[in-house]
Amino acid sequence: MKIKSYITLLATALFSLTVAANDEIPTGKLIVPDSVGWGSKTQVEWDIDYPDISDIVDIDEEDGSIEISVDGLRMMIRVKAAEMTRGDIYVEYRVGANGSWQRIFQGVSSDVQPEKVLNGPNSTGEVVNSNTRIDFRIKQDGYTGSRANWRATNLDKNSKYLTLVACIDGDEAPDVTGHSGQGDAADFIKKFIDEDGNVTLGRREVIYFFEAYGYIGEENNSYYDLQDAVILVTFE
Ligand SMILES: [Ca+2]
Repeated sequence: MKIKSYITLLATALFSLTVAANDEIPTGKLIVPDSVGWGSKTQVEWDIDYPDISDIVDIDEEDGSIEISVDGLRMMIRVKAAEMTRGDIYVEYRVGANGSWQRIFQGVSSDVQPEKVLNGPNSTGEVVNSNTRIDFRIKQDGYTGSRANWRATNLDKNSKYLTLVACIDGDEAPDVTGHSGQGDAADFIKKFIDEDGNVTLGRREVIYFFEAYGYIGEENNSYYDLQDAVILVTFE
């Protein structure tokens, strides 16, 4: 009897338990019967919504910058591709609108370690809090002059160097066909694009496709392939 009473009490306590609706934690219900008969099996149901990317960050539609919406998010940055016909690609990011830029990658395609987290102590990412802006920028040193200028999320919205696309799960993917035999990166990127041409990511991820050489207005040129640097940002 004691055990039965305990089970009934527990079941009642958990019935329609609703988790507090903070943005950064799962919300929903754990549904159990009012009472459980002695010797019968308990039917427990879950109806839990895990917050996705739009609940925890805002991504600027024009420049791709990120504004963190909740406290205590762990941000992990990976470079998934860096593909230029010549020269190194540089990848940097910063935390805060006036933060200092941190270089997390300099090299060519063969230097990419796609699974390695590149930011934070011991490559474990870092914690970011609400009302914090995150920016990314890339450049290449294989060409001189303005072709080698930074392509960045903190540029003026009319800048011809704003040559990037930020996508979340389900977005229509940009055309990332590689230029001049840069097929490896394109193949790698294909992992993030489904057969309908939509981006496939985790629900708390953002992927950036950067073009390092072309300008805005040159999107129809073959070199404008948006795969010169591909950056994946994961939040936990
Ligand atoms: Ca290119």
